Amino acid sequence: MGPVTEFPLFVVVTHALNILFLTLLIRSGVEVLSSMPKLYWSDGCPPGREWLRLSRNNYGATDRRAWVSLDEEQQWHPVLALPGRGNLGLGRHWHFLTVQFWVLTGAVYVVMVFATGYWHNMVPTQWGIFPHAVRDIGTYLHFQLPAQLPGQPFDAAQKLTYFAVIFLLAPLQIASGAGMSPAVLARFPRYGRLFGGKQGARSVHFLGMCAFCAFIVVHVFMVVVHGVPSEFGKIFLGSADANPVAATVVGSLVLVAVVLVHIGATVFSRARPRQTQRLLGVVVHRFEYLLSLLGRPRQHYRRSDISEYHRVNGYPPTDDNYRALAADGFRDYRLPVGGLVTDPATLSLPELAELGFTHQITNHNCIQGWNGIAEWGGVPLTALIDRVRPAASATHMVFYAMDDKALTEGRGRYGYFYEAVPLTIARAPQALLAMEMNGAPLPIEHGAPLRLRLENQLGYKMVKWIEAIEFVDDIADIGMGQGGYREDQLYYGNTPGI
Ligand SMILES: Nc1nc2c(c(=O)[nH]1)N[C@H]1C(S)=C(S)[C@@H](COP(=O)(O)O)O[C@H]1N2
Ligand SMILES: [Mo]
Repeated sequence: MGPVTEFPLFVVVTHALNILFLTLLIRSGVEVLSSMPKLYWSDGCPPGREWLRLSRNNYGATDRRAWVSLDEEQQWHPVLALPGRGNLGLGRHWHFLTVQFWVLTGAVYVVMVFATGYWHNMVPTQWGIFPHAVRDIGTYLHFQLPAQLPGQPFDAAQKLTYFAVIFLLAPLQIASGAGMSPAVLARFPRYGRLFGGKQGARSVHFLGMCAFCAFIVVHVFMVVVHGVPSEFGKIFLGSADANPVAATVVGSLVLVAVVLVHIGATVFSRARPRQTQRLLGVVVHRFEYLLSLLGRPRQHYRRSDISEYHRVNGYPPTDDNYRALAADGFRDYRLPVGGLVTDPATLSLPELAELGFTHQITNHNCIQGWNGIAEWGGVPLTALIDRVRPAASATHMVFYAMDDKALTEGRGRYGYFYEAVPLTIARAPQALLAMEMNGAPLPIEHGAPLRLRLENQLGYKMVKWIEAIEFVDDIADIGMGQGGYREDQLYYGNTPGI
């Protein structure tokens, strides 16, 4: 039997799509990484114990100047990162848009591979392929091309590599990606342990991306070595016997199209961030909301799991009112709860506590990538909701905070922090108004006197220094209408389940 030189149409199409999706995933993933380019193997992320740090800035647990995790964000170049220069919110939008199409493409590919019998070319069935592949690599290193396996389109080294990339590396990326989702971790805390916790999953996900990059470099190099016209003929036209000029032209056009999509995505995202957030949000929001609904929290960590170190994000309020409140232990603090409710109330901390007081040891996931496990004590949100009895028309709870970002964060941002939470998520288990952290009154930097805990969401939804709560039927006219301060100012999604 002569060498096989034909590729079926489904391979041609899924391969071309994969070039686009994988490169988009890598660039948007790099953007996400840039928001905290430090990798750890253990939950809690104690400063200084990262195994990899891709930035010069190196805050310590005992730094004399206060710092928050937003200060750790890096600005990476748009060629490297999509969309580049500290655009975590939109980087995530691209990542979670693309991943859905990438997984779909992969699913179609796998179904077709097994339905058509093509799997014989991809799945090794004999141990002998390992020494064979090693010999093939030796042949390559002597600048010669090894023979294809009889009746198959690949040599042994290629077959093993493609198998590993498609059937091991890709699933590992999906599994480790899910291992970082607050909704997945909330619903299946033990799943996270497969990777050694959130930080293990994050590190594995990063190393998986490195493996993909290494594969792409070698793969492209090999295409050049084997000869571009014949390789392009196979993979873009389905046959090595295709006209070499046509093959080169078609292949190049596909690659140019991929580059143009990247440039378009980058330029559009940078020029029209709000529109990008809205457009991609149509798909991404549904995905994140669904994850949030499915990820019903049931976390019960042990005391011994509590992180020795817990990062802070967001500088506390600086105004005199807050200082005066803090000065006498928040005795004069009152929480107004109103809007579309039957029984509006203004409650002191002891009155709140009377609604019921519970403790939970849970995992906090910041959008930037760090996490920390702590014990929170406070009032279940459902108890407060039942106390004020929302009108049937109420859809969201808006949590207003006391920190004015113009004073505490700068960088051209302004306005008081707030976040809107759909009632469906506010009613989820373990949603809590916390007054205590690790057995002590809530520290100022962690949100004293009252902060929100939504254990299947990312950290930015968990408003600290709560000033008031309002029930509303529409979030369009609150802030800039995106569902929260971070959504408004940094283009984050508004129900972050991943
Ligand atoms: N009022 C207010 N709440 C806030 C923030 C903020 O800046 N202001 N930052 C959020 C973010 S991004 C995170 S990750 C968590 C951090 O909680 P921690 O500081 O207790 O770790 O608080 C959230 N709540
Ligand atoms: Mo965060």
